[in-house]
Amino acid sequence: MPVRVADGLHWDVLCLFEETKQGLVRAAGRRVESVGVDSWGVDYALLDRDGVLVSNPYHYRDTRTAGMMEEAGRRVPREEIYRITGIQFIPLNTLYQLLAMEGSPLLDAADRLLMIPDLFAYWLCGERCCERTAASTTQLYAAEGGWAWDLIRRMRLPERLFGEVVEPGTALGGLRPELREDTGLRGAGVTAVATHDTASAVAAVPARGQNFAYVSSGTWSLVGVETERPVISEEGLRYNFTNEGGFGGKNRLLKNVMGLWLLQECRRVWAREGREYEYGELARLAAEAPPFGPLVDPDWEGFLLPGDMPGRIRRFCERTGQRPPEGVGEVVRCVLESLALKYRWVIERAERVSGLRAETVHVVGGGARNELLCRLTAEATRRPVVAGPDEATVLGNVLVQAYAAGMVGSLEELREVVRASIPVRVYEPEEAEEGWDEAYGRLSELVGVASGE
Ligand code: LFR
Repeated sequence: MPVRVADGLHWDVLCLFEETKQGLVRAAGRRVESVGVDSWGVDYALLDRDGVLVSNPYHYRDTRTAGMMEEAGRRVPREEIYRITGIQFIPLNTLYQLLAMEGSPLLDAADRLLMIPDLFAYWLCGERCCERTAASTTQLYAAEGGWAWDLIRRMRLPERLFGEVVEPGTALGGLRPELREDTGLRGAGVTAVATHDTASAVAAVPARGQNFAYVSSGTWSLVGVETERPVISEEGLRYNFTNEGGFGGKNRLLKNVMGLWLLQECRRVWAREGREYEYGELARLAAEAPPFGPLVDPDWEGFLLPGDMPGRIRRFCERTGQRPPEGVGEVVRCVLESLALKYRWVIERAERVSGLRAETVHVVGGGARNELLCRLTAEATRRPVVAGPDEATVLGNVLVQAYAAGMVGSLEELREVVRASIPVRVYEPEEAEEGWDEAYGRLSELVGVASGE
């Protein structure tokens, strides 16, 4: 849970680390050879030269990055930032968070930047390094590999912060002695996995070949395709596609779609009003609500920060001349249909930008359990949806450790193991196309207003 204090929104990393430790304690008694940490991207910790945490890491939804994308653009033109890094422009990137810290004494005290999973690995085993897939989310890592030194200098960021980068599948070292004691795991080593959670999740997509799209569905929906190398083009920049590092040398060409965050925030607001809803109940209410009602662009920037989401959805609809959804069922239906249609919007453009054809859509992560969303995704994208595994991130994490131990030899073999281990559910599009095409036209118009299409 993020914690808001006077200077902004933070992560309680000590509490998260303690919980991680408790997780390890539960594994005591089994033969654990390796531990791997993954987490969300873009957020980072600053350490001083003795390895001491300088301050509590900020949460990427903190508002201090307001105006920082524009500031970065004044230092290095957008096109050039994109050409160097291939990374999408969203205010949460590490680059903008660091620019927001310019002049802070914390930055003066800092000697090294570690991404959140790197911090945990450091606390577990004492090694300070940055794993490549997490580093790629900073927008300071070059698409062709290595820190983007020239960009870092021109952004006037301290070069000393950026240390050694390691590949996913690198053995880092044994658990620190007191952790061995505390957890009872005496023989375990720490392995750098594909530490960006989305990289782990995409590694565990049970697909064959190249002709698929994925939706890594949780708080965010990360929607895209897998390519052999970064695809950096004018079109990619116009649609603001990102190129993040993947396991097995692959590139993740994707877009962040706001995802189930919209519902999480609605639920939070409704609970505050004394109306608690389980996800199952929300799905039932949404299924009963009439289809093809009002739509939102889930990626409207007004939805990014925590707040009164039902109110914002209402206002979005009013501003775009639509009758706002009434009641919980209609709101949820509006969110789910909008997400499914936005997935189609992103997948069609990912196909254009990459030249690949996505014959199936793999939905992995917690959202794979949301049957209504999976069904709507099949209808909206007019493609079969293969849902599962819901714990793709965990599987990708563990299987990269198995790769490091020599138990699986490649990404293909890793996916073979997932396919053989986890049942999936397939949703075929069944409903008539017209309704969906009409709704897609409306969604595209709403998005077009924002993207200048
Ligand atoms: C998903 C994720 C996304 C990243 C966002 C913020 O959990 O890691 O890939 O863009 O969180 O870090």
